[in-house]
Amino acid sequence: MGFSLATFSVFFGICALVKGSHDLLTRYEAETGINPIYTLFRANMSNNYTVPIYRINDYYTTTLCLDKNRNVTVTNIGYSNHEGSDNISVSYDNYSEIGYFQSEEDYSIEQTWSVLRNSSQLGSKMELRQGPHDLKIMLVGQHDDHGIELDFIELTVDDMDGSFDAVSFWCGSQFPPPKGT
Ligand SMILES: [Ca+2]
Ligand SMILES: [Ca+2]
Repeated sequence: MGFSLATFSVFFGICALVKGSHDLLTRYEAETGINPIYTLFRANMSNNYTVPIYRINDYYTTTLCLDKNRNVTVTNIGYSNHEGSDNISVSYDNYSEIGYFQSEEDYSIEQTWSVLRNSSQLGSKMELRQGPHDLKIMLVGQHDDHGIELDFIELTVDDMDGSFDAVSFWCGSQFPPPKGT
């Protein structure tokens, strides 16, 4: 009986470990820290603002400041689109492509640029080393002359000891790209 109880306890403990709060979903509003002249008010979108990335090869960058090595997954990118679909590449530090998605077509007239779409997960879980890393979201192909509006970014970050701090983790964003790049 004691053995069964111990076995049960161990089993339960493992379940708790697997299911526990070690993977933490953290959302960052794309408009955070961006000069307001480059953001747009959209009443139906998250936090009421988006960052439009309309032109081919334009990109948005947010910097992640890792307090230590952590596993990070790009779980979702929230955006809106208008008319034809676009191709968006997502990468780390200018060289390592995480994944790629196509924006969904949206020809609705009543809610132009205000229907939330989700990229869903891009790539797989990757270990990022301690220090700063740039997450770059770039318009690489488009159907028409307007790309997407970026609403938010959601990452899943491992947090084995409860030390994750979202404020210091999301440590800055930039749009438009600096001149000369
Ligand atoms: Ca578009
Ligand atoms: Ca937003």
